[in-house]
Amino acid sequence: MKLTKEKLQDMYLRMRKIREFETKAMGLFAEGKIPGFVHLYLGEESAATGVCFCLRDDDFITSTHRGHGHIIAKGGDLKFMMAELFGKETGYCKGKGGSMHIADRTKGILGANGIVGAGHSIAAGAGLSISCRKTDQVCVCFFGDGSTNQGTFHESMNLASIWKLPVVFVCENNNYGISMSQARHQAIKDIADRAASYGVPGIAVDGNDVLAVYEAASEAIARARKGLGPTLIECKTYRQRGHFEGDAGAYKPPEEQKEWLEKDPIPRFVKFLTENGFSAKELEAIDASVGQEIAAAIKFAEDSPYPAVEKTVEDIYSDIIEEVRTR
Ligand SMILES: Cc1ncc(C[n+]2csc(CCOP(=O)(O)OP(=O)(O)O)c2C)c(N)n1
Ligand SMILES: [Mg+2]
Repeated sequence: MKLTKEKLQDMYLRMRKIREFETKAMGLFAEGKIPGFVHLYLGEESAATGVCFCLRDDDFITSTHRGHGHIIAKGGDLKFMMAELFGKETGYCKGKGGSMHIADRTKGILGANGIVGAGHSIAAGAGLSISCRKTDQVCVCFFGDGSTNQGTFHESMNLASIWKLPVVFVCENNNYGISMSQARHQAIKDIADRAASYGVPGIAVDGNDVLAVYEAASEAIARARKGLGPTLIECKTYRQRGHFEGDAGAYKPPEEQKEWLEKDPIPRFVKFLTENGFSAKELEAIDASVGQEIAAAIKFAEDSPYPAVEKTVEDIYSDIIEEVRTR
């Protein structure tokens, strides 16, 4: 599938933004500036980018505890994200949610989620809503290998299949659920095989190759838009950090880490771009613009105030409950 130079440039920009945001978040966490848990997406940038590249603003995504990459790839605002990580009032959740609760309805981002497996059911719900409203929107559900052992995965796949819901299930198989390797948590190798139980297409792709992910996602998303139902895409990838910042990841064998570092999605894509008409200077200019954008986001977060103590109990009901309560 041939992409124009502008498209390739945009793809690289999104991957770089994720890499830089996460690298800076790692340092800021170590400095003690980010409270709570932070699960970084370093090493998995091509999965979110390749998939979200096929989506429109009015399409939906559901995300996970490791959600920064999905949110950035879908167009989330870096300033509001960084402020939320810092726990500041200007953040996406007014500083009260943190890394695992970022959502942006204007961009169809239905939310990161600290509950493993919750996104599957939310995505099926979004798919049902699209189907009832008869639009050609799509919902992409991002989730990890570990979550495919949750009942919600199977229930949602079944429902999406039987009702032909426009949901694309994207499993980011990074080989671990916390410290538990895939070989220890399930008896299969390809999670894509599970699609067969629900009569839907299942495809395993090299998740560290953004173009391979893009190709698989374009097909699955086009299929969902046409009303032909869900697809399960398994992106084989690897998280370069521990499960969360603070976890040294001692359970990951050194040879395995080395092997996957050699498959780092960013240098691989840089190699492709330089072999396909991009100069080092062009790529450096993109890197510099990303650096500036992230620096501005950090400054915005640092300069913003913490929420006032008396605001602690505001915004804790959903709009609907609040509406019913005040009726
Ligand atoms: C319902 C539920 N069970 C357990 C946990 C604890 N937990 C947090 S992340 C995680 C592992 C998730 O692994 P995976 O789905 O592969 O995602 P990854 O962290 O690899 O991206 C677990 C068990 C949780 N947050 N929610
Ligand atoms: Mg995992």
